[in-house]
Amino acid sequence: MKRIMTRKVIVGGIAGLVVLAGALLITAMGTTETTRAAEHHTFYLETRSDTLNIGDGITFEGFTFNETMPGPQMVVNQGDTVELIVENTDSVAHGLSIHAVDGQTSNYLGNIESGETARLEFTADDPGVFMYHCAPGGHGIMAHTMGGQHGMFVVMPDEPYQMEQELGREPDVEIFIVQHEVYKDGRDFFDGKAQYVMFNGETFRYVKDPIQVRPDDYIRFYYLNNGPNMTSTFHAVGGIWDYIYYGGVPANKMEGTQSVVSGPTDSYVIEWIVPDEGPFTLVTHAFGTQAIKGAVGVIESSYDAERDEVIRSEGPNTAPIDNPKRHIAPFGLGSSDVDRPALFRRGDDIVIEMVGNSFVPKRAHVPAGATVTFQNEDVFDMLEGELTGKHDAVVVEADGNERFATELLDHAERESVTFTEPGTYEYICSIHPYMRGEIVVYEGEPNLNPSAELSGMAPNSGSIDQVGAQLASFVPAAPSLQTLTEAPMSHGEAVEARGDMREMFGYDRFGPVADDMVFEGREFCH
Ligand SMILES: [Cu+2]
Repeated sequence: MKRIMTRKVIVGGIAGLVVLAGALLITAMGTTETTRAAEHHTFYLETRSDTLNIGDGITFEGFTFNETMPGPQMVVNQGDTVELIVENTDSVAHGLSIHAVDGQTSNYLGNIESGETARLEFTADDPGVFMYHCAPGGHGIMAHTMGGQHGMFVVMPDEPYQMEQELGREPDVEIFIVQHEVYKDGRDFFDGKAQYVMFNGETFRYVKDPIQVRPDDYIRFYYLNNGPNMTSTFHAVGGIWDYIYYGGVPANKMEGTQSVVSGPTDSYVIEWIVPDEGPFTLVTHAFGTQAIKGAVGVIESSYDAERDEVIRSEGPNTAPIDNPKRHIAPFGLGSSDVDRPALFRRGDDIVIEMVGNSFVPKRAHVPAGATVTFQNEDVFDMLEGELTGKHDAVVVEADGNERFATELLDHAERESVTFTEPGTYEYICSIHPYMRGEIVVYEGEPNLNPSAELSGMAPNSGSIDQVGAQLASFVPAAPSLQTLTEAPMSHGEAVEARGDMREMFGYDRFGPVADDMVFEGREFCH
């Protein structure tokens, strides 16, 4: 359906300095007034690296918009004007693709370099429930979306949805739900093996905190599957959806189905009258690959329920807990119970893949004298910088005497490094410095099974520092850790040619962010 309206995508482009003060965000909810005057909305999005809680004492290290995954929920009315200001305070390029615009938004919001701000203004002509996600360009679009940068943008239609017309009133409860997946590394991302699947940023979020409604309430869901990989079938146990609108477009109406099928970025508006008391369990009916991994919620229906009128889709935005029992870091080193050390013995064929902006296996224990082959499985090797899937492997911290830096590898290229000096070697990709791996070179027989030792760590002791200390503790004759800058480099020329990435980006780029880094405008989006 194409509305015949004057379409206006007003130019944006890079605006180095944006005056933040005085900006307004008006979060407009649905309205039945079709004569409503168009409003103007300004939304600020800050692209960041963050660590988030994703439920059950587990943290996730990745990229965000405004410190949450999903990012801020934005709601406007059809015909409103929207100004999006995207500030990149991170050290790598980001960007924004917003599906609510029938125009090439990447001309304005794609590939925003570190420290830059970009802007887009458009008229929200097309109603519906839309995805937005990071879009630095090329390979980086996929990697950053998997890394947590996605959210929901809703354009409420001029023409009220059917149930609203029939009842002559707005919904009692509006529930905005983003289903999305979390991956522990790029190999699982490629293969579609999600570690967790969730609604609105936390596993079983609405099982722990059920959504309160009353029998006969008029509920409207805004349901969006941000994937990035899986096809969901959203269903309420005990319910049949009354009216369903594919994409949230009023003209795309269906009736009376048990579920809605949503591939990545597919969405629906669903209208439903709560038929009874009792819990109604919200699930994606892909039980084994999705629901059982966290994509379950509960609608608690009772006559005296105290209900919130709106359930929002942003992630919880709580301060990351200090001692998570598990740490998921798709690009970096997660806790060793998920990024489990791979033990190689003399004679093994040792291959470390570069895939989905991660090294797999991220932790490898190899005998002294072993040859390790780095092999780039990322296919999108065009473009450069954050936009490319080219990778190298460059040692950045070591307690042994080996130094290495591979050439920059295109897809399906490989390079081997022989390790003769025992020790622990941390390495990164100099193009994507948040990619991190670790190789432990042992002499003789390994003196313990690292897998058993490390994954057997006590609950709540899984911080990265502690894991690192554990690893270091069984490396034979480990001297104190020494950074590469303090040691002679045997393969350093390649690194130097690309600039000193270690200095530019540092090790702890994903660590907690200081208060003064908090973006002034972000509360406008909450
Ligand atoms: Cu990004």
